[in-house]
Amino acid sequence: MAAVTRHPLDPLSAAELRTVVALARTAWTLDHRHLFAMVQLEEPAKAALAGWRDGDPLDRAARVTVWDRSTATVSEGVIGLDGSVRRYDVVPGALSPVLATEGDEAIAAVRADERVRAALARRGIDVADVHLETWPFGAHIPEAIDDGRRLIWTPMWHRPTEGANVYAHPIGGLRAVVALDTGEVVAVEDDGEIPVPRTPAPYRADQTGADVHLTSLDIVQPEGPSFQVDGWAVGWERWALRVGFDQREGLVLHAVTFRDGDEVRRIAHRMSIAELVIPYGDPSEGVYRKNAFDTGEFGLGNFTNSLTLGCDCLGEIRYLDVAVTDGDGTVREVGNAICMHEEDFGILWKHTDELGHVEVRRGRRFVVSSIVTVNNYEYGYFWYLYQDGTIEFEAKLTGILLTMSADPDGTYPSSTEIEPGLLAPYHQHIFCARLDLDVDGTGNSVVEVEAKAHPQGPDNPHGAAYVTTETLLESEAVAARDVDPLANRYWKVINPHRSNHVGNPVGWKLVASHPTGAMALPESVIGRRAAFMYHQLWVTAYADDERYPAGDYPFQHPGHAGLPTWTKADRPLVDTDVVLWHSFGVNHVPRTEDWPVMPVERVGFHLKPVGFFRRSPGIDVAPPSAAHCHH
Ligand SMILES: [Cu+2]
Repeated sequence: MAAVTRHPLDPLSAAELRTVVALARTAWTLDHRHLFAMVQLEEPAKAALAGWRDGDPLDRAARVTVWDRSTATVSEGVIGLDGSVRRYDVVPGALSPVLATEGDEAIAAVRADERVRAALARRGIDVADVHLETWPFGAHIPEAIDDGRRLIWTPMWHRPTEGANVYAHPIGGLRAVVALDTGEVVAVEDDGEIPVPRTPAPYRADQTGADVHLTSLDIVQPEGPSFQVDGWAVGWERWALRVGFDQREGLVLHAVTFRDGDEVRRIAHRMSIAELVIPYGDPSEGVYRKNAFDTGEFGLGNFTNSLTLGCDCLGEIRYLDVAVTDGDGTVREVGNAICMHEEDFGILWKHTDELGHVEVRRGRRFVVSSIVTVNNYEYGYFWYLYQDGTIEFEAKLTGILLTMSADPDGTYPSSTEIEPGLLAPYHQHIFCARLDLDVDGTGNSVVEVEAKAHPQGPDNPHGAAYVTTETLLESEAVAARDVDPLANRYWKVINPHRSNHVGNPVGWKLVASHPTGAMALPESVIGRRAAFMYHQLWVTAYADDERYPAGDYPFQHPGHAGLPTWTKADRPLVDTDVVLWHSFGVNHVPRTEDWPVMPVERVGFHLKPVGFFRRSPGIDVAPPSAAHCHH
């Protein structure tokens, strides 16, 4: 359902977006040369938000990123829904993300290009049967065509029959490069013919005859779900939060709290996946430059799926609708974009005592999720809240492997052969979560905790003793940290102003469940551009305008924007408002079992209370009713 706007953090509605587009066109005299690169809610400054109370007047405003194709300049403006222009400035050196409308134009230009048609004809392929994608240059642009323009290149796949899985049939050795702002095909790269792999890879039910069945399993909640939705505000169990949505980041969580007895305790101000980069590790022509920022170069929220009841989510579902603005100012609504539901999660806890008395609790989790489709790939963003106080983020990676064809004379140590002559290059999916935690307030510090054994001696007389050490991360320069699982290393956000019942500061820890070491060399184009991926943790002092770990404009950026630049300031992090940035993901060495559609791969992290609650919040969970639990 489409919620009525009532809170400063409610996502911009379709009606508001249309108003913004109209106001911006007038205020900034925009015409056909200008594209709406991004229209985002101008979230109120954190300080202003703290003073806002339900019923206060709303001051709604949008941050509008305008790309002027005629001058190749980005301007950023903030305009109020009341028509007030708050600012409008050129952003020097910035290049616009790639807009869907531009991708469509580029593909049309390539299809119409005589050189491309001739190259395809030499391969016996009609251009009408070709699938093209637009990819940014995630590596050096060939000097002959690099004059600072925005360029896109187009790998191609053959569609031998309607409904065929095109990724089974990459057209090797042929690519076109298009200047995004003029639609000019500036290069057609033809390395010569490589046989197109011919083994089909059907996956549609009517093509595979899928016939493995189980008995039906229905999730029924006759009394309805146990969560409440009021606009974008959601309450479940003792949790409360505000769901948000952004054209760039997609799903966002705001104002996450947990009711501890009579006290509503703050945990997180805002949490999102602020960047997602996919570096490819095969040096072959046609692959090495496939290093894309799905969030920063495209706007992940643009690709949000409209979800289907009973398939994407199961049970008593509540949906939220969202809206995004396309490059030409068209506002596109996505119904059923965000799904909320509950899942049984096995036992929460259990004990059988020495008298034979059994206490057991079933666990339930609340899920808020959305799914995007970016060309061949799907990403599901799933946030879970648990009854023991745990918060979990899980990305579900599925969709179809990116493919290339093997030159019979070539060797491919950085790809997996999936079918004869069909290669799936090694690659990584590296996410960066931006976690603005506020543990019982904004005055927080961060400590690194490790387990450590002393050498045999007075501190460790029997040889099996170990202790934990806590190191305060005092400033940004020392707070760029890496995982060390053998030392049981984790990071804890503490509130030095508040002690628990045994005198220790209350805290919340980040559990890095899926770290991945970045493979691209730090001085490579993608290494410089995505420098955040070289540490699993960064901590910054909160700043309203520090939102994206690779900077605001990663497209064709020379590099080191975002975290590496901000943290050079080495701001103090003690007893201040801190933001954690967590890089994680998967090193995807494709398997034949990832074909033809990859079964969901799950990567993510947990946030867990540490000394925050006096005891397990799960103890307060009532036993299942007798009707559900019998011998
Ligand atoms: Cu992958």
